[in-house]
Amino acid sequence: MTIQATATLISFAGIALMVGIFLFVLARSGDEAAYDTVQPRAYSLRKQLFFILLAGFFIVPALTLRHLPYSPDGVESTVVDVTAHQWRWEISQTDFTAGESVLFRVGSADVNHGFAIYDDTNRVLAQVQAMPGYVNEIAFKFDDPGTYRIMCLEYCGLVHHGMLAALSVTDARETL
Ligand SMILES: [Cu+2]
Repeated sequence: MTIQATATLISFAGIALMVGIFLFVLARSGDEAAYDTVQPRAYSLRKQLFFILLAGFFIVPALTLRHLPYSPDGVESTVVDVTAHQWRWEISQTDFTAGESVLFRVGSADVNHGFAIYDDTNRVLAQVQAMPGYVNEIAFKFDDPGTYRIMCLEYCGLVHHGMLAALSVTDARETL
């Protein structure tokens, strides 16, 4: 499962939990209870929740953020330098094998561009900003052989639409 799919799943689980709590409170809203007995319990729960959230805000980022950018499967990546120009791509390597993990190091020689990888049905698979003066990294694993298209995803002037390139991914077995 991809990181995006996992994040989506966790988000939906969180939303479902919130909806569940809301419906539970709604269903119980008609029940009356003495305020004096409910208040201390609610306040103690609130205090516990505060510390759980506080711990979560430090622990989760500490464990996850230092791995960015995520390298798929933790495999050593092929490093590819990408420089965007008005209006073309300069890419240090365009031929890969299926299953290869690639770390694109993306910069720009002039203005802001968007480096976006598309599959053959023109679906965006990954994208990162190409900015002058910065090198932005994006890790991508080419699972399937085929031709992947590179298109500029940020309007950068007159021939923005002409900023096209292709990456060729061959089956690992063919190259043996
Ligand atoms: Cu552009």
